[in-house]
Amino acid sequence: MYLCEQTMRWYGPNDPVTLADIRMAGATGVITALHHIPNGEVWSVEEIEKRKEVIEAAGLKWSGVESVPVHEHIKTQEGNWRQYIENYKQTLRNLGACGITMVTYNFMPVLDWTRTNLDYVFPDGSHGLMFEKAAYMAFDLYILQRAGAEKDYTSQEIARAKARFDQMSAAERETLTRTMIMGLPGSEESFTLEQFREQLERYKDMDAVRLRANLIDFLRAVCPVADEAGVKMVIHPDDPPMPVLGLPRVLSGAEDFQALVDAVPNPSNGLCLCTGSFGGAGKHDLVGMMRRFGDRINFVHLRAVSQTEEGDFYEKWTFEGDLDTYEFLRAMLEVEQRRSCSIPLRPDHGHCICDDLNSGKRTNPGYTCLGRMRELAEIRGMELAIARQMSE
Ligand code: DNO
Repeated sequence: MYLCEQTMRWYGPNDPVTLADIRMAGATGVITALHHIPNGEVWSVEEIEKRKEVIEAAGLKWSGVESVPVHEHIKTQEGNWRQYIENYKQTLRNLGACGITMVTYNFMPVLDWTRTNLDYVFPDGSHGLMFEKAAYMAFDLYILQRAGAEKDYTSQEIARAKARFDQMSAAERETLTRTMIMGLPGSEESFTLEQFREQLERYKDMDAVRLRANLIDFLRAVCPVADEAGVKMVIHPDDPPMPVLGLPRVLSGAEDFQALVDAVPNPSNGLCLCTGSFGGAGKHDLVGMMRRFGDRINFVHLRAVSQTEEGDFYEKWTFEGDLDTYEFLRAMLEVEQRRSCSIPLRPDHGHCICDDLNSGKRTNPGYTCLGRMRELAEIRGMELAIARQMSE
């Protein structure tokens, strides 16, 4: 029976959650990146090997990279973008040569993932992440003061945003700004308001059609190299899957991924099925996506969110959100049996619970030790039960 490869994300030697923690939490693999290498530069074999040794010395496997970031200039096809693509190819060859066979990336302009609150207190007392539409609009209209932003909202929404803005203290506005643009973990980049406006400016003439064409150019260049190097490229969906601050989006639903496969059918062109990202906006048949794209899903982020009618979403516990986690895991196990392989899976974000809350450790938002351990334990328990059912 092929089971999921249970992994946890590790932010490298500076992560307060250590490799020893990850091993005791029940993961067999880690997902990590060489965060110290600037975006666009080649990851050398030496650097990759060094990191691999540290991971293996802790009794774990380096199950995949998240992320090899795609330089902004590749997304806009400006400046040295051709050189950055060459560098990306070399990084893929080097990773393949070191036996690291899965690479996650995203093609979200400027910002990686977006939330408005990183410290929301849930009814059970745990702290977690959420996205509040009114706060987001208040940021866009009255803090960032993005040119033309009013066009993206109805008059009721603008009134809601204004009321929300008026009600915030200076400190709350400051925290919201930091949360929106100072870079969440994994995004590698953070901005001041002024720098952020300049970044947005670079995309002012770019729509989703153009951004997708640039993504396809990127994939046409790197996928043949990935095929040869034995590396699977998996794109991470837009999080949340809707336009953010006027920026175009390319991977907000199943048809977006289909379009990539149609344009670039190479076997290495794959998907990181992040249930939480898709869960943030709109309706997505995640179990159906697992079945439909099973051959190209080479990484799974498991997280359940729940949406509200106001356009907010909360990161819930894996078994308490909108996702039918049982059906999803069952479909995943079926794909793994059909393909005769184990697919890496990680509990995506966890709440702050118990000693996460008072150990004084400053973990990356969403990347707690105990909260993710609870997720991993629940997921693994259910997976083992499903596997047993399937084999009986
Ligand atoms: C958030 C993560 C993202 C993800 C990147 C992949 O927790 O899921 O930062 O790593 O978008 O490129």
